[in-house]
Amino acid sequence: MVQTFHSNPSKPRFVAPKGAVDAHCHVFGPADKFPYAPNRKYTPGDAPKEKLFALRDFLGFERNVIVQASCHGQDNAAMIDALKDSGELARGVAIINLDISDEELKEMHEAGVRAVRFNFVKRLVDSTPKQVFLDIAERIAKLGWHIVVYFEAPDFEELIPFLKQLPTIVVVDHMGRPDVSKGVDHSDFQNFIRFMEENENIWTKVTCPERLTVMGPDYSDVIPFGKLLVEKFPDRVLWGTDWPHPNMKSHTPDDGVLVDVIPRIAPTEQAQQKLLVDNPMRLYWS
Ligand code: 0GY
Repeated sequence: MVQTFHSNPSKPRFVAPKGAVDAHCHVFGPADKFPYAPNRKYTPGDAPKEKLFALRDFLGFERNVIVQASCHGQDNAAMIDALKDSGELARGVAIINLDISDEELKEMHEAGVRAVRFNFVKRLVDSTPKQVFLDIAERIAKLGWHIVVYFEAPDFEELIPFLKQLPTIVVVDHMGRPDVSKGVDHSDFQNFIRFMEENENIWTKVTCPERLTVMGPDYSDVIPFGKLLVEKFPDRVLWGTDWPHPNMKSHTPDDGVLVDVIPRIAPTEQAQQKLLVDNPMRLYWS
């Protein structure tokens, strides 16, 4: 139950454009009000909505996309409570199963949910049959929602046929979690690039230098990955803090430093505007 987020992050030097969206962050608990899932693989420290919204303001952002994390399982209550309290300044990505009713889906939509998340990271979740995900995909597609997928690079190849069957926009978390020590020219990352080139419904989040780095919090080894994706797919990239950084062991990321990564991967004002405003607004608020 350790707090994984920085208590006193630095003020970023980078000034985000007006209306900037943190498109990947979570709320955890508080556990006494929103208990964690019985079958969770980790128990985070509480990271409630008030702290998230204060961080948003401190970093110079205006909106959040709150992604349901595995520790809350399919109980989306904490996330939905945050959406309802955000005054339309937050949208949500839910984790659901097939026994959800149409009425519940409608209520989620009204609260601001616009996507579901399919998690394939083995340390975080027990596996779900792909057919279940395909059936969920068919239901949520009717609502105009999209799908967020989380997997690690070694599992990408096996997932490609499944990913190609998904009927909506598909957002890949954290650039597909490449092994950055291999470099951007390695066939692993080039395969991911080719997959995005060949499938125009695939988007990605140029997020999580803190998880991907092997060098440490300067994050130089991760920059070329985000930079290449922003250059090649300026209209299909999103950015987020990943606050409150569950399961981080190497260091406690300073969210101000994470924001200062943005101009290193998106050097022009035009690229920043798309990454932080136009793309997330199109996907979550239109
Ligand atoms: C993230 C990453 C992690 C956790 C989860 O659902 C989750 O529990 O997404 C992780 O441990 O890599 O994006 O928050």
